[in-house]
Amino acid sequence: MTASASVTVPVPALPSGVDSAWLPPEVFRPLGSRRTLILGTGPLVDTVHGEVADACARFGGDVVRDARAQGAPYDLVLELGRQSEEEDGLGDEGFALVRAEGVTRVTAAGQAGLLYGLFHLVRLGEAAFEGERARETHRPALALRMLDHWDNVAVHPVMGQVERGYSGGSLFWRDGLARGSRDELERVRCYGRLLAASGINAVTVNNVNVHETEAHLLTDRIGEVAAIADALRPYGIRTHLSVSFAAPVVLGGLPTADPLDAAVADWWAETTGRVYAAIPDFGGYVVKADSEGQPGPFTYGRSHADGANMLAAALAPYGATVHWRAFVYNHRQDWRDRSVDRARAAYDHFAPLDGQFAPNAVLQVKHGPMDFQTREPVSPVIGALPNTRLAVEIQATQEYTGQQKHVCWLGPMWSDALRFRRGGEDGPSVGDLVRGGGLAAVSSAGDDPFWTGHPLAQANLYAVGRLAWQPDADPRAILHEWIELSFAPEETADPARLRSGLRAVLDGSWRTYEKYTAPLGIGFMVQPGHHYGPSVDGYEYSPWGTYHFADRDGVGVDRSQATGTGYAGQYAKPWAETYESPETCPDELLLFFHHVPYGHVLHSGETVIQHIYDTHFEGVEEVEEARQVWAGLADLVDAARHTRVAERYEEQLRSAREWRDHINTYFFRKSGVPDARGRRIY
Ligand code: GCV
Repeated sequence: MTASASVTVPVPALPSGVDSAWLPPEVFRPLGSRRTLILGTGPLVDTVHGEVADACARFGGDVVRDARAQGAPYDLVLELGRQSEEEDGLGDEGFALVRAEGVTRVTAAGQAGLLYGLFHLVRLGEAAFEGERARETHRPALALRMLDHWDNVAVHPVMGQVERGYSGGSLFWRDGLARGSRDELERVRCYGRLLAASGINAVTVNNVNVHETEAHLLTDRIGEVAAIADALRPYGIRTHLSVSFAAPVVLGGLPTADPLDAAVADWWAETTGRVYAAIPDFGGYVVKADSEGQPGPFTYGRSHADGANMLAAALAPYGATVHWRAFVYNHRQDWRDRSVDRARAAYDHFAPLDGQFAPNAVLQVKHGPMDFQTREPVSPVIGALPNTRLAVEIQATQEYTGQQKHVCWLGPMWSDALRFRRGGEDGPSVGDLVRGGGLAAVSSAGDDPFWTGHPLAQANLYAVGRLAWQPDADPRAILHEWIELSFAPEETADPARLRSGLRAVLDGSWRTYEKYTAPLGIGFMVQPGHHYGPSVDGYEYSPWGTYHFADRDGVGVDRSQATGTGYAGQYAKPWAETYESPETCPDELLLFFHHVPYGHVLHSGETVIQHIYDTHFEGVEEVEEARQVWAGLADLVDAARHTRVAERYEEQLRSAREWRDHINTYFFRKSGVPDARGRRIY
């Protein structure tokens, strides 16, 4: 390998025993066995150079980084610099790709674009170097593509190091301190590399529930955040921080955090200035306010627009944004009070504020109105605030979808949400509506050797970046990419069997999970607190607003306008009408929108009660089959990965049976209706 004298950012070394996820060395073979010319300068070009040089060192290729060498015969040219007027539209992160006369050429106007172009070539593999390829351009649909870590600095007595984390400890924090050893920071760099290869460009490094220790990251502990930012920066990832709305009181010693108080605004402006002195490319703040006990503007009789705008003003001089979460509801409601409906809360709070938010305030809305359930309608907030920048929030960490013990490929669920068109066929999709604010996902990664606890859960993490890049992408294509990148099937003895086996266990796994858990969109029915495993009435008489109202005659929440909470009316036509009646409501959301008798006949032709029984038996059978398929891949998957997944299947099967028996028994006892197929119910 020949390298020029330019700076090279070395590829981070995977700490020993850590899984390579979707970047095993083999996937760089096509790139690493060629002659490459890199043109351009800058820190991310140095990263690109490091990647190509590393691949060449492994696979015998050759990389040159010198404009004088331009005439030589190269297989690949990676060039920073605008090639045509047309490329103006590609922004900093877009790139163009063409192949002619035996040369593959990637050009980008911005350094990040060159990096994304490089990872695009990795995805293409050999195909990037075959035949001719007409010029194509790529750019991300969403400018902000963020992973939110619900990581605590100090281990929280109830929530642990990572709230809703199922992948070991935090990648960033350990026992009250930022991880600072060389190996630990190298792992953070590896994480940044994986994320960049999936399209992510922003990371929030701490939990939205900002406890006392974590509040200090904003001020006296900003140096620790800066060290993480340094590790992520070479892969084009900007660092964001969750902050406490009460920071002026807690950290600044002020008597108030009132957003309209001049001293409070000054405190935020000065504090933000110090943040930028430490991290010049700092991304901005994320705020959970007046939600589940977090402080917020309601304490001072102010609106959420007042609160968000004050922080937006502090960030504006730096061109940064505040991401203000719309997850605001009454978590202390009286379960007897049928006039309160948690699903309505975000719309009721925020729709009236449309047009009042500053241009650099982004309202971050969970994709469903409740809380990342296996099945929810799309939040009616998205589309209801045409004059507000919106981001959509999804949950890669599988809090309610099997906690990374169960296989649950969420690409199809997220894709359905992103493609949902609130105003019907002709209206914009969710993906269109969040162009101004982006996509944020709660991260599922931790210091587990497989990053995500369950090795197959890596597919969800990968899909976050790819869907944020292109919200209308086909999730099947994303899964295909992930399989090719992570398992390099062509390098195994039986690529076709490996591919079809992986697809068999992943493709339908979300629907399988849905089958054996809470039925027909009703949600929850989980064990309170940790949210793993079934407890049908676990939240039924609680203050959390998550009820199913099952009695001897029927089940479900009446959210119609005619007789229920009126939630269906928060949608525009046609959905307000579709959801209003049990006759038109899609089966999978029936119990979310309606309370119906057990004998109600679904569009599928089955009664509700028989559907519950059938799906719960089927779901368990599907897990049994998937476990067998996985067992049959032992010769094609590396032993550590195979063993980890096999172990998790044992637990998934145990848990699926438990779900089946709880749910079927509960509804059999409530309804007294026997299973038409005479299967065993307890
Ligand atoms: C970080 C749910 C989770 C909480 C989480 C909250 C949120 O309620 O159970 O752990 O808190 O959502 O999104 O803020």
